[in-house]
Amino acid sequence: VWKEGSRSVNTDVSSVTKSIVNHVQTSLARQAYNLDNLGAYQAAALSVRDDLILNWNETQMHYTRKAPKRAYYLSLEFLMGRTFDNALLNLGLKDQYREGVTKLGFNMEDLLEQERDAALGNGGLGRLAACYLDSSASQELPVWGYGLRYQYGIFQQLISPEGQQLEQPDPWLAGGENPWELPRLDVSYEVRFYGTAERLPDGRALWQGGQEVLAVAYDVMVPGCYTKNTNNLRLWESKPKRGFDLNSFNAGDYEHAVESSNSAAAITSVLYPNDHTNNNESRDRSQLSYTHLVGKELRLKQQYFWTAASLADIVRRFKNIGKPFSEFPDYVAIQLNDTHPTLAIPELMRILIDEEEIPWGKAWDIVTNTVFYTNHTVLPEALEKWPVPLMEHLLPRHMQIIYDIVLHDEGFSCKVHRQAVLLKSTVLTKSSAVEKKFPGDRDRLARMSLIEEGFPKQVRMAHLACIGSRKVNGVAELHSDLVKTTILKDFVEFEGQSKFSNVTNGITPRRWLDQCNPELSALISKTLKVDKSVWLKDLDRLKGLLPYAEDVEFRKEWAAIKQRNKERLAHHVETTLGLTVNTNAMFDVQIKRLHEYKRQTLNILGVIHRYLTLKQMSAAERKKVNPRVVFFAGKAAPGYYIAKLTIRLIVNAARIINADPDTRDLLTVYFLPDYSVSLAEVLIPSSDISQHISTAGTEASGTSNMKFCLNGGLLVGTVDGANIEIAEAVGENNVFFFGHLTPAVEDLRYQHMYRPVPVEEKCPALAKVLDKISGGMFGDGGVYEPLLNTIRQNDYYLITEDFDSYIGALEMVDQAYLDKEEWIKKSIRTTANMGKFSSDRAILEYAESFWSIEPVKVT
Ligand code: 26Q
Repeated sequence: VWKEGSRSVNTDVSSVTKSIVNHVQTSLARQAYNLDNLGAYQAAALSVRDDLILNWNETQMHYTRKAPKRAYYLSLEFLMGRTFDNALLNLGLKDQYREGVTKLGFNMEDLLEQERDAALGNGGLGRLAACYLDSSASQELPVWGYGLRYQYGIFQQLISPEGQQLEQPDPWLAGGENPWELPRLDVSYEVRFYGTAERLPDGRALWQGGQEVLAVAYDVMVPGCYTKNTNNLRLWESKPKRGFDLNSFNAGDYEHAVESSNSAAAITSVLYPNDHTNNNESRDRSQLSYTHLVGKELRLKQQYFWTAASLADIVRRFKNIGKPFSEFPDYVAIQLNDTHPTLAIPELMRILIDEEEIPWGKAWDIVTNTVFYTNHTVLPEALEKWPVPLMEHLLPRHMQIIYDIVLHDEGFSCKVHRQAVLLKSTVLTKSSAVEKKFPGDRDRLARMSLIEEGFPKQVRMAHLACIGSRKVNGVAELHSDLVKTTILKDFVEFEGQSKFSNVTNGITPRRWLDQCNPELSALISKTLKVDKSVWLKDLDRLKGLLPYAEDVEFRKEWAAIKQRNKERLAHHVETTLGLTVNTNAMFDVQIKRLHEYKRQTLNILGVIHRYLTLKQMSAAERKKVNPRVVFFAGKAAPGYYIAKLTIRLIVNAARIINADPDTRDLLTVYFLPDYSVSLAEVLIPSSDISQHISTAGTEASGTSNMKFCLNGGLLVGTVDGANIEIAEAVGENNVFFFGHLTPAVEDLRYQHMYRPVPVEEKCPALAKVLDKISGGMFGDGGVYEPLLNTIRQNDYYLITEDFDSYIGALEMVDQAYLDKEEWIKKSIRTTANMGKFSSDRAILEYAESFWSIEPVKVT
């Protein structure tokens, strides 16, 4: 049981109530007797915040004193969700607060519901960053996160009566003060954009003029679980350097004065809602908001603003230790969460060369021993590229440095260098190391270049991230192999295997089991006869549940908890949407960003197939069918027309199917609007099965697959991403796999392109479903034609190829569900074998094999 270090301000119930009442009267300046839930939540949050601040302060002082090597996790997204419950659980104060607020006449669950999600992320990548912060603090590792403090997080999703997704802003900070952050108005840096970069004879450059913007720090406290260690997430807010441009103001040009101040504030105003592509504006047929984001310049500004402020902060902290820059990599590791912070590489070069006057070669050594790059996708359309003219305009000095990286090599004198840069030659042609290793292989040189030829030329950020990093990793075994054999193949052949590796993603069991499924957590502690403070930080201990799969009583308890979690979800749907859910049905869940590669379309087509099959059955046959409820949730990028059309099909199919008296006891479908971390916390513990059905080779890892399985839901999926490792861990007999394998995908796509076979021939069952949709079964069929045509024409994501085996897998699910006891055993064995997928394991792999950092315990 966690004892040491548990000293905090509010450890017993009476000091909790005292502290809450005190905050009501002082911080909120309100009376305790007519307080609403919101006020009570705010006061309780401020009370927990007091504890967090003490721990946070002590931790930061301790790290400063000890000066260990630190790691910095640079991510444009941190999808934190709510903090209150998580903080209480990590501090071990949940019971005291529950009792305390009850004494004050409130209900804990109601108070928890008052908090708005911090939704500063799109999906998997942002949530992964949040899980890694939790694990870093829990493992007592000196890790800081760096991100942006967006005024608006991921948009709120509304669904119109026609089934159209509508986007609303998410002003998550509008409710007044955010108790979980500490404004650090004293910590600020100036960040420059535009201007001119003039090369000096000594190899340095003078970057002057342009626009200067202020970055101001806000620190978010990240408590570890059952430890005093409380790490920091530093988020930057942009501000005009002076209130407004005084020169313009004095000259009477008020408009210009205000405009430049507005453009500074705009940098951190909103999270970009695209995941996987920046380039779908041309497909943007929606008339709605977010049109102001179509320009790419603001996104690039966000990236530079954030990397520049973070690096200035990191360098300042390093300088305080008083060591020479040659030792920088012994004190600093910087992890790039995808290519979004790749500018950290030329920016660190700029600081070292122009400001610290370190020669090119030494500076490059420092950078390439400090920076690490995680890739999260191999989808070609998702690889980040920036037009050279835009880079030259916005970041002239960085563009010079990128050219210099291209050109820099043993064979080049400074003079050749400058000349080449003046001529703006881009592709390496002469005497480069690549040329030496592969003489005459011009195709290879072009493929590997940092600059892609074209109109305009573009900087390939993945190539820059790769050559500027110490290590490159993918996020699941299959994905890491694909990185090495596809997008970075040439670099593996050039630099060798050892730079490239894998760290399979993980999830924090604190939020994704203890917090979201407290009853299951309690049953596990009782059964293992160990306190949760032990197994939550040593998740392999779940293996101890295996023998209990054979225990009838245990299975009963296990199943009863799943049932209550279904009822909790049903209650949520009832109160938020006014819909009744059949809790005697199998719960089948697919929740994730809407994307063609994730194939929500396959799922809804499967649902419609099931509906048509049920309609054809006799009443007697129907009696044998197991009832099923299918849940969907997820957001589509505002400009992603096909993804929005998929939502529309799901919503309208649901409307027709749910209203059919012949089938509605056996099949219902729900699209739950406005998917969020908090909604996931209700959905995940309730699932019997969840779907992770991407075309093989397209989903880098997936992390919700891990969350469902940890909560005893079984997985239906393709042989893709982390599904593969989950199956290895829990046993293939406990998952439902279907579909073509990765090596087949390329050939099949080729066939679709050059020897297309009509859907009617390839897959009659699917053709029938498509015909029903076209025929208007779910409203005007014409509306769906663009979506259906993606399948009838190229079928890039191979829905026709996988449909039959998908339906087959769902039939296996029905079969397996008939044997209830055996099903519960599968569920127990699944949870018991999920230890590997703790983000503690993942973060320790980063700490040990990449960063070389060690725990620094705050005592
Ligand atoms: C890039 C350029 C311009 C605008 C936006 C973007 C952008 C933003 C977000 C590109 C990608 C993302 C997010 C990607 C993401 O969430 N990837 C997921 O990462 C998870 C964690 O590793 C994996 O589990 C998922 O498989 C992967 O899809």
